Amino acid sequence: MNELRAHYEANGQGHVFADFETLPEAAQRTLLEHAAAIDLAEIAALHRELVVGDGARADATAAGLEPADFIPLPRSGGTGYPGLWQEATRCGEEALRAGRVAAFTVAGGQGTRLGFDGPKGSYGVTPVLGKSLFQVFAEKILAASRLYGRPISWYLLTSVLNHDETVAFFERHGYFGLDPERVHFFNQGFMPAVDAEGRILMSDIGKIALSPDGHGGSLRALVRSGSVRRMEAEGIDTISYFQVDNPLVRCLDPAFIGFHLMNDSELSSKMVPKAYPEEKVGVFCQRDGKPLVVEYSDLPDALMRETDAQGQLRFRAGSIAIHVFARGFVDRLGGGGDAAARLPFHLAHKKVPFLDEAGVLRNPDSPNGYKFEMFVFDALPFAKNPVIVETERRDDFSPVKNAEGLDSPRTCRDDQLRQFARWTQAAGVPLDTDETGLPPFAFEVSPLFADTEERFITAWERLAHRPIPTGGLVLV
Ligand code: UD2
Repeated sequence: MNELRAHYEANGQGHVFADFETLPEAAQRTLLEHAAAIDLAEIAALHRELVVGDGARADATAAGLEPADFIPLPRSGGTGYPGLWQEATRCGEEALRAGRVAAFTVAGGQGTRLGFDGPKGSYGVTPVLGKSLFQVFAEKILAASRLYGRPISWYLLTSVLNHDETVAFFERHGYFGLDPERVHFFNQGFMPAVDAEGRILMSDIGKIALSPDGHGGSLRALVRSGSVRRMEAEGIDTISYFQVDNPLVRCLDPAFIGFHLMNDSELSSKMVPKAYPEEKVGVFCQRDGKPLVVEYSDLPDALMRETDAQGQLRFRAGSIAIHVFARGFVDRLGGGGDAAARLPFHLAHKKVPFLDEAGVLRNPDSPNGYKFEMFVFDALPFAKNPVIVETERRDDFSPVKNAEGLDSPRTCRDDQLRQFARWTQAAGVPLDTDETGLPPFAFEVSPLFADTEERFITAWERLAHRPIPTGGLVLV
């Protein structure tokens, strides 16, 4: 303890222990634990590089950037592509049947934009029953387990902010029918917030202002938590990664998994053409022949708006944060086995409630603190044979991020309804929709009834001969 305290004092962070003696024993233990986990040299270096020396970043980002290549959807890819997609689907299905694939959700974020108090995955999103994001994913995973005849394991990244609540939510809901032995939660790392001078901020007496280390931290957390070893023991070599905010995602998409495996890729990613230049998604680019994602906030304005000869956005390949990782790649990168392959930290300037020097808790009304985060897509340049695959936005992406407006519960509900309406129409049921495809009433389809248009048609045809399964299809 004295050594740790001296180390903090020597590094200009002695204030972290200023109230130590007044704390109850449990709080003292937590403070020591958190302080010991923080690498002060790393924090000082990040402050120096990112907070003090921030110039010329956008220019450095733009240098030598070209749009990335990708595998187009069958309809836009010309001859040969429909066959290729079928082959990829078969390959992915085989891997799923062999039990080689795990689902992986990053759910450690704070969800501040939505203004929802609780783990974001517990937020209700479906149009009628208001099923939580976690339930939607659980049912998709359960449906895939039944389809491929194998229980599929689900790994979930949580953080110091929501781990216990997340586990309790699953327990309260009986793991949504999944085998609890196959649902694995593990905590990601954290970083302290600092002020403009690099001093660690305290969120309360004796409490360091901590935040998760970004979804890029999921790679080292997968290794540190023993999850990678467990996957190995379970015979899993392929990890299907998605974010907690997107209920439309195909959690285990056989074609995507197949392209990843057929190319012997270490990291594959899905893309959609951006809906408009300012859309808040990263953009797949390449530099010196290597793909990378440039986050929307880092893409210079001129590139964001540049169009090609056909009038399309030149940098249009939007990243929707759906990836497939090879387990061995996660092990190598997350375990630090490859010293050259380290994910960089990015800076976020945020309002961080803090204890001032007089010991008064302040709620700043403008950004006062700096947080450091790693982004998972920064792994892309380190991956062998990376593959980028186009997907249909309407079948894969409608996130809930903001309380209102774009990417809100409302837009997500409407996108789910449009998908259910399309499936219903494809099954030959007469259903009027408006010009955007929205039906005049709300209904929902459980993933346990069908999770693709094809399977909906089959399940619907069977219904002609059988009663409707309880909870499978809800018409209101
Ligand atoms: C992310 C991508 C953006 C685009 C968009 C699609 C980044 C920086 N940007 O934007 O390019 O693909 O998604 O929807 O990723 N999370 C953790 N731990 C953390 C931080 C985040 O698990 O420490 C999870 C979080 O729970 C969520 C996901 O990562 O599932 C995305 O986080 P976000 O909301 O910060 O990302 P966003 O919307 O800025």
